[in-house]
Amino acid sequence: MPSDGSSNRLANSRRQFLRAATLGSAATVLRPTRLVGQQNLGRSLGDGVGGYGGRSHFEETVRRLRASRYPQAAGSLTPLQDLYGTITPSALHFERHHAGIPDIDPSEHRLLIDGLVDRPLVFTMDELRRLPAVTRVYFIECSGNGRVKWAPAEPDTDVQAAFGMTSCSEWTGVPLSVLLSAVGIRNKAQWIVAEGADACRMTRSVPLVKAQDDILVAYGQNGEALRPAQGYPLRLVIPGWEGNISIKWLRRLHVVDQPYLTREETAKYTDLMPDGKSRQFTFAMDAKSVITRPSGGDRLDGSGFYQVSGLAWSGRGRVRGVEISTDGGESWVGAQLQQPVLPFAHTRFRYDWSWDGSEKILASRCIDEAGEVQPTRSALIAVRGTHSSYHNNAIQGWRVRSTGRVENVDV
Ligand SMILES: Nc1nc2c(c(=O)[nH]1)N[C@H]1C(S)=C(S)[C@@H](COP(=O)(O)O)O[C@H]1N2
Ligand SMILES: [Mo]
Repeated sequence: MPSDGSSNRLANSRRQFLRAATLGSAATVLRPTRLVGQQNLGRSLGDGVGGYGGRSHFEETVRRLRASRYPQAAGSLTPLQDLYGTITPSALHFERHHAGIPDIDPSEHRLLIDGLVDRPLVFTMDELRRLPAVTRVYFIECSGNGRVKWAPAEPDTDVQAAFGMTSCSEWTGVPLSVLLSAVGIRNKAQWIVAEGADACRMTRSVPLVKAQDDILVAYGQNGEALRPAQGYPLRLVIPGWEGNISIKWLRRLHVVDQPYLTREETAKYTDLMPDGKSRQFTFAMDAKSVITRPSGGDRLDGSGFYQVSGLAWSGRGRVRGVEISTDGGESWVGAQLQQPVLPFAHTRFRYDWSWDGSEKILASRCIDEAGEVQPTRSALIAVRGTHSSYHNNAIQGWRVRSTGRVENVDV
């Protein structure tokens, strides 16, 4: 340890911090170290200002992974294991496009609202930005997220591969209800058919009750314009519902009296049940959670203190609680929830854990404000069978081997 005054002060404040925090065995992980790097920093003047920020080059391994081998029907996955808080950086928001990302000039983009309305209207982006806006934090999760859990766990699957199709942003836009009152909804109207401007013209029927409630017509994401992959310049954000219905590159809202039974609500995004019938319009995402740290592929560096951390969310509102098991689901204890807990948003949970070095199975389960409890995989399959592709919210387990290696496991 260098002997100048500043490092003594640092050592003192570190001791005070440890006393104040009463982390018990946490103290044992904080080995006294030299202030490495100080000599490298030197005292030379650093780089100057930049027009648009980039991250540290030391962080470049944190990246989305491709989820599809078809370039135009691509998806990419959020590296949940590398995130700290609840907001997903825009550059790491997962992507799912069925026909690639269109390059849309916002000055030429229009939103048409027509059908069972008194006054069909066309909005430019400038006109939309003049209207009353709101900012809300919402997750978007593909209903296929966690689909690997329909099959028995493979040890090497990591959290990004298994759960990386959920992300959470702060969205800004016009409440759809504002636009609907501008056009005037006719009596017979029950649904709105939303259409994207991409090559596949992604189209979904949206119930009018939800449209009049909390749907956003969003142009802002995390303080700036939407990223092209997220629907620039305009998208629907439909809180809590399966990602597919949040139509990106939004160009038309057609107000109608019944759902249009598009490809996305018949051939796709329905859930085949054991009796051979399919569930349709399974909009809300179920209560879900996953431990992101430690998680599959990690290697723990010896026994001692580790704070377990992860994300929980529900399409039915707020997360009421998250419970943690270290014995594969035999016993459960409550985790701390990072405040504020927002409805339809990722919620960060944390749990202080002392690992004794023996084999353990970590798991988390979410309880939401509707009272839904995240089920085990076997309980889910008992009801749903294994013919579904979507809406799997089974509890995720991570086996911590005595070597410290962390593996995917069913609980
Ligand atoms: N126009 C359009 N909207 C779309 C899609 C698309 O391919 N085209 N993909 C949908 C699907 S399947 C999902 S899961 C979400 C993904 O949103 P994201 O790419 O912003 O994460 O967008 C939905 N909206
Ligand atoms: Mo999706």
